[in-house]
Amino acid sequence: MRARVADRSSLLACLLACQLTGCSLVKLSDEIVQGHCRNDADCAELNQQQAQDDFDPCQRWQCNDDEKLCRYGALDADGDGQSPAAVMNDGKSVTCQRDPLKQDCADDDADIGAGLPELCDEQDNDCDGLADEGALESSTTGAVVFGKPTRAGAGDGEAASDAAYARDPMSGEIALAYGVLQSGSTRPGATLLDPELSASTSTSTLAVEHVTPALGQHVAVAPLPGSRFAYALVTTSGAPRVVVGVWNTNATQVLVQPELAEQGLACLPGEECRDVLAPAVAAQSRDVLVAYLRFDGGDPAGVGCGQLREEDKPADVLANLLLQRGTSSDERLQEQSSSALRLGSSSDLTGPVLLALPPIGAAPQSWLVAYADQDGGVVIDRVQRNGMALEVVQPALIRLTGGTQSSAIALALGETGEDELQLGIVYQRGCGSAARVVLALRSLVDDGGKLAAELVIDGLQVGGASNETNPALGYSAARDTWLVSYRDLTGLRARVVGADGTVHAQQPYSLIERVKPEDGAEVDILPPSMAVFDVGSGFATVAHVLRAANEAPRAFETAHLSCE
Ligand SMILES: [Ca+2]
Ligand SMILES: [Ca+2]
Ligand SMILES: [Ca+2]
Repeated sequence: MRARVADRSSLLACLLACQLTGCSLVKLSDEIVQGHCRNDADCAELNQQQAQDDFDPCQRWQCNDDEKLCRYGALDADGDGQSPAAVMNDGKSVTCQRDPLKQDCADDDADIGAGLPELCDEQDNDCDGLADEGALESSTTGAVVFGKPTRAGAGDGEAASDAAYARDPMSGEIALAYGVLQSGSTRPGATLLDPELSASTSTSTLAVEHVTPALGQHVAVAPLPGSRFAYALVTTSGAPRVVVGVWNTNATQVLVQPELAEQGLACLPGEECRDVLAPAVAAQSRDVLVAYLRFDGGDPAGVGCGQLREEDKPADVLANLLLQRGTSSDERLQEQSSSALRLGSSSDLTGPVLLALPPIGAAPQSWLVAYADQDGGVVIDRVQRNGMALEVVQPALIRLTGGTQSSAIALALGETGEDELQLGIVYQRGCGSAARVVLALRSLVDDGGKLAAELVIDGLQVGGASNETNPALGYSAARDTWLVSYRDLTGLRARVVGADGTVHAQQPYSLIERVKPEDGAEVDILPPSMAVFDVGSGFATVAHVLRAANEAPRAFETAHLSCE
């Protein structure tokens, strides 16, 4: 035994000398020529010996893959040429690499090390704290809704007017609701897209009633329990009104109470509904909330971005509370009050947006209603049911001011803690070429039964180009990141932002190019018609796309951003 230790000791001395002189090595056993190695395990004996002699926790005998020789040098278990920042030795942390640009944040993975190329693998390859920044792969899938190409103006074809999207939390299926332009009339339509948004699907036109074509932004959809969706639309045949029904996806139809179809939702007491537009719908339990605008300043289609603020003719933001009732064969939504609740004035006609909030700590379930106020800022009220009525429990829970017109707001929920929930708010700030897409993040926490909205980040410009409009927002739990998709003059773009507001990568991703590289054909993405969903290890943005000039809008396309 002693002889063997002495043997090893001399070997070690020889090997140390070999490191310096590059001499040849001697045979240690029948299997392994000492110094020759297949992997680091073959150098273990040298490390054991080293530990008895002159031990440095930051140095190691390691197998050099190219030479197949044990080499003594800086700790680098994965052989990528970099050492960890520190190692533990006898319960103490010992610094091995002080230069952060050379620290290996995962010394057991050769694909991870400071400055290594970022790969699309859900890992942080370059050790900057962000996974896959700039490395996600973009691909597009056609999710075409209409079968036959038609030409606008021909008058006998079908096309989609507006669009709304919602995901069924149980099945994962994504509902796409739209208006159908057909022979000069508009009819509501809907279809279900598969959860991964990867395949084309069939269409079904819903039998509610005919409505004449008018504005965009006329449909809204939200999941209800049990393969059902709440469906809201504005009909302008006769007096404009908001009609709400239950879409049973097994029956592919919307059930509306006749009186509700005829009269629409009640507006303010003693007042006509006048021009209602831009409905939003959200549901939780059996409660369904519908918010919309009432505008009497003339033709809303002729009102440009920012004009309402300048001309001081704001629209009313109204909300009605309904209850889902009945059996599966006779489902209906019943109004809970004979009038709407007026939440405020909007300087923007892209409409209010709703978000159903689960209970947070002692704060009961509620909704957030967001809209652009008279000053052009974003206001988010918190409302909840109080008996049969709707009540604003926290007016202006969040207020974002930018000194210019805000519009096209989208809300989404992010990371959920026990008593905490992250809220993402994305919107268009400014108009025309000055329009920028801006992201704000808040942490919603229980504050004695109410909610406090703690600042995470404000006013983050996600794009950096110009003419950025119509943002959509989604959150990936797997990646703990947000995706903001938006339109600009080049097409559909997207930006990944961490939960702490860190922007990933220098440049936005391009999801759909406005000019198709293969044939030079121009496409356009129609507002307001985009949504972002988390799918698999990434995101999918679905958008209503006009494929070519002179063609009726009839295609919904999906762009994926992931590693698959
Ligand atoms: Ca390493
Ligand atoms: Ca990284
Ligand atoms: Ca990576």
